[in-house]
Amino acid sequence: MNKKEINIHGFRHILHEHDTISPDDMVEKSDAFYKWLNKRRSIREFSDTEVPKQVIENIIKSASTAPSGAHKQPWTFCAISNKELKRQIRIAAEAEEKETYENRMGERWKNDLAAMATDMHKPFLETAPWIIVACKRAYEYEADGSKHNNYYVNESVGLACGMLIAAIHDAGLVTLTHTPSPMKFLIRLLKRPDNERAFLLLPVGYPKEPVYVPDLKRKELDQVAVFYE
Ligand code: IYR
Repeated sequence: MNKKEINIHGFRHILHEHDTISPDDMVEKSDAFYKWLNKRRSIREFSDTEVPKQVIENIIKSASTAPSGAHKQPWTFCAISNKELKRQIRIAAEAEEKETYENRMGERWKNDLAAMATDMHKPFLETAPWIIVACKRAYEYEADGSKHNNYYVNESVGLACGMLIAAIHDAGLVTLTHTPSPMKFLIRLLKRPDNERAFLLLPVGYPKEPVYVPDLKRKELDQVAVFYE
């Protein structure tokens, strides 16, 4: 019988109970997962219908299962439903976006964005019942006050955000990966410590009904994958 635990370099390792699926079931299951994930769309218009806090807690717990460099879990998810704080975030984000759309974006960028019907106005920051600000923790403070950098911070937080987006989709809710830039105002408004930087801002809620999305096509498999057999 397999041992329930072993010791490696003085660290306890526990037996992992892996769920093995037959190849046939795997083909069916992975195809169903793809079809379900392929239904996800970024949504820019939200309903103000409330979403229970417990759902947001579960979504964040799912995101926080992501792998991370040396298991440092270098993320903090700030979940905001406070109306006044959402208003302040909208005002500050729109001020940055005005500057971005008017002065920071080149013609090519603006042309690329035309299909997305996005502009400097971000009403969803107030309409959506929740805003999640994913923050990355560049370093940690030790008990003695010294600083230690985290590892692969962008990769780790990017992975966690991908899982967050999948969890939002699974809950029957929608989101948008909004990237006001620069995002320093978020750390100030949320009173986050100086080792944190805002990474992504995601409104979460139900879509406005009816809602329309651009008729975009996803790349075909042979455009995104190369097999070496
Ligand atoms: N950060 C801006 C602009 C923007 C940029 C890209 I690239 C997009 O795909 C969408 C928007 C904004 O959030 O409006």
